[in-house]
Amino acid sequence: MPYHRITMTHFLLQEQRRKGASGSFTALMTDIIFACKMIAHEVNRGALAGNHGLAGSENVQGEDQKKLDVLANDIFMHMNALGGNYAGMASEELEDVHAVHGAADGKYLLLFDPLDGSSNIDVNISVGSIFSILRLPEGVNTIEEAAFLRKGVEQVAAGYALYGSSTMMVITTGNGVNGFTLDNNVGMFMLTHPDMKIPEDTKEFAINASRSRFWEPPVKRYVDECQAGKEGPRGKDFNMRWVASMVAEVHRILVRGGVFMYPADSENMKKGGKLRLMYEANPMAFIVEQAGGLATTGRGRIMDMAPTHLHQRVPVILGSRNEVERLDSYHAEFDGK
Ligand code: P6P
Repeated sequence: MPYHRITMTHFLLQEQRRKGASGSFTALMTDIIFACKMIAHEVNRGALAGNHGLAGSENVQGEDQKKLDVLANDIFMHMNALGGNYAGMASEELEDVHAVHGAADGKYLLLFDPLDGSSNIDVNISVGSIFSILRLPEGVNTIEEAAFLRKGVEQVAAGYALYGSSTMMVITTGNGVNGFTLDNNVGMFMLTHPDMKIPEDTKEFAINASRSRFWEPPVKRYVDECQAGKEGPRGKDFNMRWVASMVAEVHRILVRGGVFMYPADSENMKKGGKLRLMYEANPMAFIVEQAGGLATTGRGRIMDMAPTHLHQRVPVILGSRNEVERLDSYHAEFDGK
């Protein structure tokens, strides 16, 4: 390991000194980092530790929970309660928000999807954890859902862990995006991807094409044009990817560009789409925008959305700026705007 690399903790300390912050970012992130290391260990152990398969329970979304969904949620809840920084937490796996007792000085709220893409666990495809950090609103003394319902623009930090061929964490505190790789020899996340930027153009799109019969016309138009290749209106060939793990898709886009779409369609429109606003779309939108990309519903900026309930769903189009702008323009044209 080149010894000029710096650890994630040192990086955060540097960030704090540079911003003259109160020192909370390092404290806030320390427990999240530890939780992600523990989850990485359990994911990597997989079948050896009996971690594959179903837990025999359902989450608030009515989805069958995998054993690792439950384990990752328990790890996130336990580790992040210990530090006393969070007054409350909210998880994809839990119906209600959780007040952290004894966190007298907890000035922050933590929202997370402890294991996103868990349908991939048993087939050994990358999964991840996604988290979003909000300030506890002034004057709020009781931890109820309303305290969490803040716009994405109010996030103080966001990030994800990707349990892939290597374990990585990617974070933003509103000052760009930086990526860290877990060095298992020393058990530390090391800065390996400083100042990540999403290329403005791409030749790669990601969408679950099995849903094409449900798509709205602007989405169908965009995908058809990509598939028409260089003979078509785009004048270039495109490639398609679909991992069914948002963390893996977003990470690929951060590294080499691309556009990710999980639009609302005729089948999921009543639910508002598939992906959840508070702990999937908002944190990923914060990261993507901080890396120079865009994140919209096709009809507005994701981070400007005023949440109405904790587990609400939202259409998601994010990635390379010029592609998201094109999709937004197709939606505006379709809507007659
Ligand atoms: P589908 C995983 O369940 C997830 O929330 C995202 O990580 C992923 O992008 C999407 O849903 C996959 O959805 O419909 O392809 O299974």
